Amino acid sequence: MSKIERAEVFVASPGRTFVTLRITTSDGVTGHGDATLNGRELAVASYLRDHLVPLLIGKDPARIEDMWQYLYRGAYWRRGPVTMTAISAVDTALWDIKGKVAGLPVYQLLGGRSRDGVTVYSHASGTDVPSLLDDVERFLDLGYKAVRAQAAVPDVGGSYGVRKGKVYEPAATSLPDEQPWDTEAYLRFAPTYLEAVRERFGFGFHLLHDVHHRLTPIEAARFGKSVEDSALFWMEDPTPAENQEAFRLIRQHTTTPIAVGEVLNSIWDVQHLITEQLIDYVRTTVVHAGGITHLRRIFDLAALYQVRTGSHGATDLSPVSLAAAVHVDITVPNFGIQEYMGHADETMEVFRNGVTFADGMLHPSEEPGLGVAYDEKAAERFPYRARYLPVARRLDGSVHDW
Ligand code: GCO
Ligand code: MG
Repeated sequence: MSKIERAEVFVASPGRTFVTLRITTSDGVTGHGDATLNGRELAVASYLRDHLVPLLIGKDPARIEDMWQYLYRGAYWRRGPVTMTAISAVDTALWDIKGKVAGLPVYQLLGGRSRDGVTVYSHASGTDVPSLLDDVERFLDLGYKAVRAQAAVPDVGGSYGVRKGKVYEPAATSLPDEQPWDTEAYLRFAPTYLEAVRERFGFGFHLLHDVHHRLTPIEAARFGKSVEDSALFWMEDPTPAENQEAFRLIRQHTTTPIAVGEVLNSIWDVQHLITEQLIDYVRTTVVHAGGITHLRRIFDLAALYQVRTGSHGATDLSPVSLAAAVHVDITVPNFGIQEYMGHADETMEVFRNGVTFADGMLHPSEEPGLGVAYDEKAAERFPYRARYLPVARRLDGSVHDW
């Protein structure tokens, strides 16, 4: 029997910080898993190095489900982003190994293709409406069939999702950047730029918008109602999801579809949202929701309630996560859309990409496993740098959801 011989944790900052797990078997087969939790990276690295790696050595790498149960139930302490990200990394690496041993790309092990490619959306943004419109045009010209639109709220309104450099990167400072937020200014402004996008480019593509947890349920209801004529594909994270029942109130007022899930980690965190049909898209990911094994369980539950998938795919999810997402997306019957922002050039010096982009879609690698390689020598050129996500404050100085 093949055994897990080694498990190494790499922490490097090529463009931004990534934590990567590599598992090596006694037959010399390697598998990679992403363990990146933006702004809290070292906690997951320690969870893996200090608590999980010793449990992996000598175990059978083929028993993926059993390993998941062992790490989840065996911890006694359940759920939470640090635990679930660490379990995800192990699970993803074991699927990578299983694919390599079988000589098949992971999507074949998951049941094969349900579609020709994985439709993705990218991020258009602007410091004002004209620059946002130029950016939307750029993505449509690149062949995207779905675009997310975000613009800076004028004056001191603050904003989420406005790109400064080539790649959008909110975790950019060594201590959290404190940013202003004015809900009323946002509620007045955001519907106008979404309307401007539709006026200029029409309705022949999907238009998305991320509220980023910033509204109360009744404010979100008002927002959803006010953008109905712009026919959004979804409004994302309209209100924080700790209280799943809050979404019922939004639902009572608007038909704008709702997407939730990037900060949620388990099937139990989305159970009520799904079974009560309070959302339309579940955005949980391979890296933060327990790996391929658990994500499929979430997506299968969602399928029973006509909730479709829309996995998170920001730059802080490594190319290993993106590749794993695409292997899952191409197989599940209830796929909706996949987020795709692309990574910085430095990131791609360390990870060999596992996916290809063509005609607004991503395609998985046909190589055995996930099709991503990690170059640890290249990673040494990018030592770890602490970076934090910003914190939002209302105009009276009180902390708001960022
Ligand atoms: C998205 C997200 C991200 C997050 C980031 C936090 O929809 O892509 O909201 O931009 O803010 O992943 O680490
Ligand atoms: Mg989001």
